[in-house]
Amino acid sequence: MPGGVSSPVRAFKSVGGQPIVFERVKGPYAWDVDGNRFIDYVGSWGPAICGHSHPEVVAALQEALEKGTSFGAPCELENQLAEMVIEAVPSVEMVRFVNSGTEACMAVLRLMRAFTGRDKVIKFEGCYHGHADMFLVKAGSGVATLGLPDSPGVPRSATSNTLTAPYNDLEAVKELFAENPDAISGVILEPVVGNAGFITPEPGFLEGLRELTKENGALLVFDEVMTGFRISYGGAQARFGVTPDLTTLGKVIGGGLPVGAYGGKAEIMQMVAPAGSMYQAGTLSGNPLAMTAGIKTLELLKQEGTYEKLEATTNRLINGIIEAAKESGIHITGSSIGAMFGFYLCEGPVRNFEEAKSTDSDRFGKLHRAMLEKGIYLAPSAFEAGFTSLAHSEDDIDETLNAFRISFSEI
Ligand code: HOZ
Repeated sequence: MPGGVSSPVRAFKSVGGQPIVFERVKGPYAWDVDGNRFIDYVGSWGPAICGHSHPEVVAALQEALEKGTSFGAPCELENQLAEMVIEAVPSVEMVRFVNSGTEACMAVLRLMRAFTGRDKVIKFEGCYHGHADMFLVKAGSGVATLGLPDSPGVPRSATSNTLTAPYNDLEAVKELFAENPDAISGVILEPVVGNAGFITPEPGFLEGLRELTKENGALLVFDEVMTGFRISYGGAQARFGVTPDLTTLGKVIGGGLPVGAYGGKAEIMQMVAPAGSMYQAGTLSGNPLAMTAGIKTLELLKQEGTYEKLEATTNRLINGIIEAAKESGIHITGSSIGAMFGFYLCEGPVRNFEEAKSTDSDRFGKLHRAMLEKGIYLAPSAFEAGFTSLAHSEDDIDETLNAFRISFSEI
């Protein structure tokens, strides 16, 4: 396997050393093949919001397994999950299930173009929307971590319609619209960036994009693959009160099984085949096992107090990390929302990818290794968000903060 991994960010290229080979995961923990236990803040890159292998998710899957692994035909479960997503996510009136976030973003871009009859799209530097050709422009974590400018093999023609602007910069977006009249199908963004570290939208940014897209006859698309059901039950759009036209989802809605989805206003989604003429398909889409894990996960998340607990855990963690760094005379800038957090080893503020790059990556590599030695598994990149879960206990946070305290003093 290239680099020994099935996806580049799993390798330890930017932090040094070799990727850890895991044997099993449970709750907030992951065990490697040598039997070492780690408190896990990667959470399979987002899906494990209830903790790994939640007993109720596992039981539901065991039952579903008996009924078959794939139908390749409509099933009741996809209707059930669709209803739950529609009820929760403000922009979603209709939804199509796919198998990954990358697939969802590829499809949503085709839909943006089909609906508006325009080819160009605006994305933000440092935002990652999967690895499809047209999105591999200033694409954040994976590419930044490997030091690749973009990717060879992506033809110039594939990205010639992809315009980029710095995140949190409304003026730059205004200029792009002015320079490309009636040519831009829409603006796509991670409403809270999780693929360039963790960057939050400044007050007015999301609202400004909503207005600008409307004024210019373009669509606003939130890529909530990471933030969906994690920043709040209704995602970042519910949390910030800004409703896009279309939304992509993944990770949490599959409860740890491969899934993605895109959805939005009915008048736009009606264009998707077979209701409409925009073609998009998938053999395993709406897979009964993925739907089962997704339904059970959303049921667990819907219970009272869930997001308050996630928010409190994550807040305590990030404040503790900042405090621990201070004790060793290291200034870091960090924040959290819902069950997502991140920090940069720099003075800050960090409002966009350019500012994120002033983080001390070498020092992060040292920190990463020091934490691993103490049984804490952080994402192996200075440009990834961290994820907490309902399974992370007060004791786990205490143990983690203690490890941070010692590790900061070591680096
Ligand atoms: N968006 C995640 C990392 N930036 C996905 C994990 C992966 O690419 O393997």
